[in-house]
Amino acid sequence: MKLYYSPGACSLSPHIVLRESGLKFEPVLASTKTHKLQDGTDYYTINPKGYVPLLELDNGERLSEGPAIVQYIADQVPAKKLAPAAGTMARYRLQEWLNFITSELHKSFSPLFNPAMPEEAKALYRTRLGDRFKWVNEQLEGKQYLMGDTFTVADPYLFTVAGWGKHVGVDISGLPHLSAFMARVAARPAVQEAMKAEGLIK
Ligand SMILES: N[C@@H](CCC(=O)N[C@@H](CS)C(=O)NCC(=O)O)C(=O)O
Repeated sequence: MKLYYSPGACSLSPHIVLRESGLKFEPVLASTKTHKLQDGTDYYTINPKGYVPLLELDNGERLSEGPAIVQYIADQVPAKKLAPAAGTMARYRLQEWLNFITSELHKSFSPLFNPAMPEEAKALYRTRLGDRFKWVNEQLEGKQYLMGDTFTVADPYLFTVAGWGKHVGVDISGLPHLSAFMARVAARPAVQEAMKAEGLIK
């Protein structure tokens, strides 16, 4: 498999999941700034949406959309318990988290990275994200991970987007349960490996 990624972007989430899964894959750099691969290939010819992440399967089929990609990976290695079994209530709870992270958190960050977005609008998104993170912090009280004691594919997604806060003025340092979660996820060997591979840490 190939994972198209850009350093520190939302593709860090499936990158971590792939390393947690133990499956073989090749990370392929597709910069979100240039939309070009390192060999000059126009990334739009690979993913017409222009987005990372994109997972290319061994049969050449391509899967986009982070929440779908991470569930696909989890389902290849059920013994790793990266997602509850399909059809169970717990799986819907996982999907509830993935959808919340993608629609309420991830996409509220996007305007903060957009230089064309007026500062007044950015302030509204910062407030909105601050409220959402307060709620997430409450949900994490007494839990190791979003789904309880077990690490699932929702966790690296929250870890990835919450990690953007420090770059765009969304301060989560006063939220104790979320801060403890961030440290817990960061300490996982697969997370360290993925971050090193993307040049985010030494
Ligand atoms: N709906 C997509 C969104 C992915 C997305 O927003 N990717 C960003 C990086 S975090 C990107 O590739 N941006 C480049 C662009 O906008 O062209 C998903 O959930 O996977």
